[in-house]
Amino acid sequence: MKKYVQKNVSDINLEDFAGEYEGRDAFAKDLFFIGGRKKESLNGLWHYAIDQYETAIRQHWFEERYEANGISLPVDYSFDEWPVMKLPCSWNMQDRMFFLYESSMVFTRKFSFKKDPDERVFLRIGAANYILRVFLNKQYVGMHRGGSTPMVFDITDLLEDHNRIMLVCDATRRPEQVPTENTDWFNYGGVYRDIDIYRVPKLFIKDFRISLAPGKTDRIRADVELSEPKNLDALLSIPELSHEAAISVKNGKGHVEFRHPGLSLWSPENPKLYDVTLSIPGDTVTDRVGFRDIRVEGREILLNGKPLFLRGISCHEDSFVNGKAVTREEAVQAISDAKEMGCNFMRLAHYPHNEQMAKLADEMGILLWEEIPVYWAIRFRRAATYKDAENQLLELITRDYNRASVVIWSVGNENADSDERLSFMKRLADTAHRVDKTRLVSAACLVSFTRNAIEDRLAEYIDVIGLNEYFGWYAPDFTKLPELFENSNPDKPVVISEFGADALAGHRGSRSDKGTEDCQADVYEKQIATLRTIPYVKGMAPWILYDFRCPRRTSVIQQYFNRKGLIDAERKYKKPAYFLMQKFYREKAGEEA
Ligand code: GCB
Repeated sequence: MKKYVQKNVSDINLEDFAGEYEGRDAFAKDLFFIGGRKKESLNGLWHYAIDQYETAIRQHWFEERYEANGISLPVDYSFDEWPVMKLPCSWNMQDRMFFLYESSMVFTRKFSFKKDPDERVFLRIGAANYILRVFLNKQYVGMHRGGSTPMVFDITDLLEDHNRIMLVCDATRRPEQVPTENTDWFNYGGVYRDIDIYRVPKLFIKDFRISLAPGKTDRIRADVELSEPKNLDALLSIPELSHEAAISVKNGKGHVEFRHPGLSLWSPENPKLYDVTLSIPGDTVTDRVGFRDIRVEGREILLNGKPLFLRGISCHEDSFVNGKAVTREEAVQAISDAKEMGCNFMRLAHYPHNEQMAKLADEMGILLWEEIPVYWAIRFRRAATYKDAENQLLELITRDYNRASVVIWSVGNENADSDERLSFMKRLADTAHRVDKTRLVSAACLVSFTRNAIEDRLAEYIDVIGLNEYFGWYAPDFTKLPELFENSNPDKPVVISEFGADALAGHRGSRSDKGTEDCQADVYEKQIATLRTIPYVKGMAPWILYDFRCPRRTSVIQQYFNRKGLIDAERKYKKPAYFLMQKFYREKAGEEA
């Protein structure tokens, strides 16, 4: 990082004012395992100011230069007199004035802390959209890019008894980011997931991954990584199985594999979780994990060796009341609404949702597709954009590796099949395969309209072909859907990752009248009738569970919402198409039982 220049009036002529903050990014490699660790929450009231011109970082407000040589200086902020906002939140939902605000906001608060010289201390923030810069006690700590994944900063050496922390959150859409500036969802700004401080011993368990050994249904594998390259014995214990295993850690890394024939495997019908504990001298972490095997054989998806049909629904992280800061109750409701519809699967589109979602899915028994926002027209040629996308993927995998419910990593959605896109997304798929051998990799691909067939070149590099198709809606000629399948002969399973149609809740009309419940139901009836007959279609996740905010949608029916929900945005009213899916999924589940 460049040395700070002395700021007074010089900042007004500085073109690259953001450049000096580069080079101190929090990446996936900085994350550490948090299961069972004690934390001190910094959630709550923070002082804030809208910072439309990014003056906080131009002028180095964090330095708090109130005086020089005993003479007071003029400043453009007054941290402790600013109004307060309760974090985490999406700022758009806090005040009408912030609703469409998409630039920077500054947050600050004070907190006291009792330091222990034997500990290391980390600040962990669940997510902030999109760039977050962190300052503590007049120092720049670091920054994070990516609007939906967690970040960690080591603040051990900066902490004092009394502290001032400042966060500058920049929600600007930019073409080179992931996602790019144009998406079909609302760009909520803010620090919208938990802000926590973790204390760990000097030598601590940095990573702990546990699952069935890849390709096995009766063997457990656990991997451990320490914060330093030490040699020692770690102890894994699963009390319910009366199992204890020593893991010999060499140079900070170790793993163990053992057979356990009596294991009750996790599935949506049997969401069995086991408490697990991993200890090293001075440090212990815990988790509650399920064990399941997911794989593809030919055109089948097998869960614990049995053919699986993914009775799914797509879902955004978007609450009518709270924006992206969905509450636990709202997450439970989303899974419950999906399960009531007969689902065993949810596609969490189009970016990583809150980590509580996968924990709840583990407990409540629903399979998940998790995705990174490589959405539409990404800058596929730009190396830094790839690095950002890959980092988001690795942050997501690191965060949710132990979640049995997560069975698919999706590396993107509806990207035009160019050479640059192929190489970008193939690298992402390879990365996911390399770091995680316990899951499938997919992407939501587009229909090739030149041949009306499934022929995305990326299909070769993924395990399950996700296909978004809007026959009956964007592609009005429904006869083309059966034709698409006649023209295709994929060598792996296909999941219809989207189909759907807009309907304003309660709006009735004829079947051909776009925007009515009747038209939506008509599309669903036809889709179901076709899709259920295609042997290699092994699942579907229609678009979408709830109506969601969408600035691109301005018609009288839409009113800045995407109305393809099977339930309205307030999550109260179920449209007729919901019940069509319910009927189909219940029949499907019955056939399999
Ligand atoms: C799609 C996109 C999704 C949109 C949806 C729509 O194909 O993947 O993000 O919201 O279509 O409603 O057009």
